[in-house]
Amino acid sequence: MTSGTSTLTKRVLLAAPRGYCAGVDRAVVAVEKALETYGAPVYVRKEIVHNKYVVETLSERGAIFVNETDEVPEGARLVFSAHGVSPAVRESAAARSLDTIDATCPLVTKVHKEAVRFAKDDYDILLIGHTGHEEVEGTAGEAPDHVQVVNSPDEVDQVTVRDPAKVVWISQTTLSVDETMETVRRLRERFPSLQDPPSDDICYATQNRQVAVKKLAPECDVVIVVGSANSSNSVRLVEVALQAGARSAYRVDRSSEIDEAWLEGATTVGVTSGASVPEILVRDVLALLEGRGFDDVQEVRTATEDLMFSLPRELRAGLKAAGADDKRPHKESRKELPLA
Ligand code: 10D
Ligand code: SF4
Repeated sequence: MTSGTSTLTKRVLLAAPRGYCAGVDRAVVAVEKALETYGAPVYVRKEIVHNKYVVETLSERGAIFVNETDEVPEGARLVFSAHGVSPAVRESAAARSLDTIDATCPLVTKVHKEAVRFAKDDYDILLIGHTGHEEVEGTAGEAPDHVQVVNSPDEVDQVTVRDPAKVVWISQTTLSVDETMETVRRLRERFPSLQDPPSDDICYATQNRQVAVKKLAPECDVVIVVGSANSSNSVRLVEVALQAGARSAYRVDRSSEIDEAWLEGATTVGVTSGASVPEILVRDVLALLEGRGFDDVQEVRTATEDLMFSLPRELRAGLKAAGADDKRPHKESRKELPLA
């Protein structure tokens, strides 16, 4: 093959890491194990993770997704989603004597603890994140009198604090690293004593998926990000791909949402998926691409992940009492691999 023809070869660059993170895996398995052990229905406050397919699949198996605790019958079993809840939500669940299982990702809980600690020390806490997102509501709810949400770099000028010498920033776990750093840079211009959080709040999974898509984006005519519209980390991957040089980038829930026009004239297509996305949906996209001649799939790996969180404490106790197993193989050995 000459170099002239090889540049016309249609190929897929498949990002790795992609898909399920440790917090999502734990939360989804928690609902599955609760259904298996206690039987349906199991109530879940909000979407367990922001993925349509996951929510539909669990609904079919007997999970009932509600918006608030007052929709759950007194004394019933309720799972809190991976995005976390405020103390007020915990209190309202306790007031209804709900049997709760807390599937909040431990890395979200870590940010909650930071908010509590800095509020106790009477800091003004600038929470970089998106107003209305469940994680932001939960974190801000830990210290509503001390937290103000900063949505973007452009909002920095509107921030007012009581004492510029006592200000700290923390963040939502699923933001764009680059945009967040720009927000911090502008905040620090205004408040030079601004304190950093004790460790990164944007989690390892969010960071790893952004690094991987950044690596493949400059070579791509189009990047397809598998993920749902309300998935912050998935939507960020589209933005990051474009900023890193992809000619175009789109988010789809599944292959049927791919517009054939996106592929016209394309020779290199990047594929990745958000942290809440089961691998089966990526396989579905790869199958469609293969049908359009994109049958050369090359993995672009920038990190390996082996983190796994133990199941929520209340569930482990329940499984033990029921004589059921709380063990599960690592997600990598459970997921169907995209390539033969
Ligand atoms: O919208 P998002 O990116 O925060 O959530 P998603 O459920 O898509 O991914 C998992 C991230 C969680 C639970 C927040 F840490
Ligand atoms: Fe936890 Fe990060 Fe996954 Fe969110 S994206 S559930 S913080 S590991």
